[in-house]
Amino acid sequence: MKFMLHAIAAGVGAALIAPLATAQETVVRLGHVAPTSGGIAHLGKDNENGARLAIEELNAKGVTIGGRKIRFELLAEDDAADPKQGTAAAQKLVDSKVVGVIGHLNSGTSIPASKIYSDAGIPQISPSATNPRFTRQGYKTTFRVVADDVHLGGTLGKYAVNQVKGKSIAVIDDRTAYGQGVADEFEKGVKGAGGKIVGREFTNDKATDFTAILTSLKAKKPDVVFFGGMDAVAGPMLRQMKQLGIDAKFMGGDGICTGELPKLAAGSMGDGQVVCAEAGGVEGEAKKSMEEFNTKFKAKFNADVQIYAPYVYDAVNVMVAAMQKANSTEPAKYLPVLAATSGYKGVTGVISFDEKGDIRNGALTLFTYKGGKRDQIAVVR
Ligand code: ABU
Repeated sequence: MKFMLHAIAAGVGAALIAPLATAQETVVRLGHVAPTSGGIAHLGKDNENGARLAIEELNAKGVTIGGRKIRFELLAEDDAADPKQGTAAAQKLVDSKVVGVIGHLNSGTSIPASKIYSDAGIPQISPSATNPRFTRQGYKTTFRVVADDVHLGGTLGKYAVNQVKGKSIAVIDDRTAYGQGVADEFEKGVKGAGGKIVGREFTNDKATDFTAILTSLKAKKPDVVFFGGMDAVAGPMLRQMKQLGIDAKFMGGDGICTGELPKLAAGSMGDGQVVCAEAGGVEGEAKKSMEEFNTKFKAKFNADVQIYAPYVYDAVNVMVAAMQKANSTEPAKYLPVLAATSGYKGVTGVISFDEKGDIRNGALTLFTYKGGKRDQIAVVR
C-alpha cells in the first residue's frame, strides 16, 4: 500500500512503477566539465571517467544524507578547452540545478566559469587547473586538489638549472592561461637559481607547425627547451625538434606529463629526454591506494590513467564527504564544511584546503619517460 501511494504521489503510471527502494531515492546532480572533443579530448575523457567511477561506486555503496537515500547523477559537459564554451557549459549546469561541479580541466575555462558558479553559490573543485588566479579571485566556491603553477613552474625552473644542469634554456608557451603562466613561473625559477634564458617564443594551443620558432631557438643553441602547454602540442613539437636536429632536454608542466605523450611524439622522444611534473603525487605507503585506483580504472575503462582521473575521483568523493558531514546536499549548507576539509584521505594523498580553497602542502611528482612509459623521478613538496 505504501508502495502504491508513493508511486501515485509521484505521478508514475503503473507500468512504469519502479521498486520501492528506487522510488524513494532522491536524485542529486553533480556536474563535470572537461574537453571531450578537440586536441586534448583524451585528457577530458580521462577526467570524466574518474568522475564516473566515483559516482558509480557511491551509488553502489548507497549514500544517505538528511535521511534520504541519494542517487548521484553526473551531468557531463564538453567545453572543448575553449573559454566561451566553458562559460556556456557552466551556465547550463547551473540551470540544470547541479549542487556541485568538478572541473573544469583547463585553467583557461575554469577561471571564467568560476564566476558563474560563485554567483550561483555552487561549489566547484578543479582537479587539474593549475593557474594560481583560479583560487585567488576571492570566490568562496572555488577549490582545487592539485598544486598550482607557482609551485610547478618554480620547481621545474630550479630543477632545470640544479639537476638537469641546463646552461642555455629556451622557453615556449601556448599563450593559454595555463601555458603562459607556467612558462613565466619556470622562467622565474630558472633565473632565481642563477640560470640563463636564451630565448622565449610562443605558439597557440591548436598549432601543428613550429618550424619558425624552433629554427629561431636553434640558433641560440639551447640545451633545455621548456614548453608551457599541453601534450597534443608538445608531441608534434618534439617530432619537429628531432627533424631540425635540436638535441636538447625537453621540459614541461603537468599538461605534457601524460600517458599519451610518447604516442603523440611518435618515436621522437629519447629515453630520459623529457622531464615533466604532475601537480600532485604520493609516496611510500600511500602509493598503494593510487596503484589500486589505476588497476580499477583500467579494468573498468580498458584504458590507462592519463594523468588526472584519480584527482577527479578524489574531488567527487571529497565533495560528497562534505555533504555527508553537513547532512545536506544544499550548496549553502555543505559549502562551509567543504571549505573546512582537513585530513581527508584520498587516493591522491591527504586533502586539506587552505583559506583560498587550494590544497595544503601539495606535492609534485617529477617524471621522465623510458621505453615510451612514464618513469617517476621523485615526489617533491
Ligand atoms: N594544469 C595543466 C592543465 C590544465 C590547466 O591548468 O590548464
